[in-house]
Amino acid sequence: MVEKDLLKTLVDSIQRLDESQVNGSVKMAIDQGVAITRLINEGLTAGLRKLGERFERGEVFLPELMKGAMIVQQNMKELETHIEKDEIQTKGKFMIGTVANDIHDVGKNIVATVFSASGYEVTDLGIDVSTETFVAKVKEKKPQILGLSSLLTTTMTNQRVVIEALEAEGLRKDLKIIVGGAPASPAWAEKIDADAYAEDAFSGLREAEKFLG
Ligand code: B12
Repeated sequence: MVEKDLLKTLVDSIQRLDESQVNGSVKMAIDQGVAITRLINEGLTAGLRKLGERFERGEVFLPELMKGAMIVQQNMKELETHIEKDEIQTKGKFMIGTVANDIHDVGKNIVATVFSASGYEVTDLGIDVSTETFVAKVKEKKPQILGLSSLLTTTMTNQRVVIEALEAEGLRKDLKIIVGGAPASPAWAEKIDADAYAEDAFSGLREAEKFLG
């Protein structure tokens, strides 16, 4: 199957929640040498976003959306073993978490996977991470880069709260902060004094690489 059709089949089978076809399409894409970036962005992520749009229109319901997210997550785990591991020992320390009151983690997990596969030492703090935990963990692990994920307009303000708390503790000097998630934008990053905004995992990686030279 040509690459474009394969990605379309993948997006469609996520809509049907056809787990075995999703798994089969991902395997076929890997075998055919489809770039992992395309498979993640134009396949798995696009499929889940489309399911989300149908959820917004009331065409699918919450349990279906959750099943779709679960199928995508499982396939991300599978993909992890195929992402070319970077030979360099460690490029730096990257920490990531989803901010308080927010439980979305599909995107965050993709970012963590991509950074880990690219040679970063990754600490994933999980979901619904309190500001106090972010501050304590930054103190403890001293990452060079911190990623803050938020998918809700009601929780994106917690990205600002975390940044302010880190500043108040004097922890900003050697730390670059990247914000991401659906409601974030370059303007938002600037407004809350983050160092960068990234629209997906791979642009996050490019931003990190700029910081670390
Ligand atoms: C799947 C999903 C869920 C799943 C989450 C499952 C899980 N384990 O994560 C479930 C069903 C549980 C869920 C729950 C809810 N959801 Co929801 N959800 C979605 C949906 C459809 C897709 C999100 C997703 O996984 N996308 C796929 C991933 C791969 O993309 P991504 O998250 O954007 O991440 C990529 C980039 O953004 C970026 N990125 C993200 N974070 C970071 C961080 C860094 C550092 C970097 C570099 C990059 C980066 O890189 C990622 C990978 O490329 C979105 C719709 C949307 N358009 O986003 C709604 C959406 C986010 N949810 C929404 C809502 C309202 C909710 C609920 C409140 C619903 C409810 N009424 O109960 C709850 C919230 C509960 C809570 N307290 O958090 C709204 C938010 C609206 C708003 N304006 O705030 C959305 C936009 C849907 C909508 N329009 O109604 N949701």
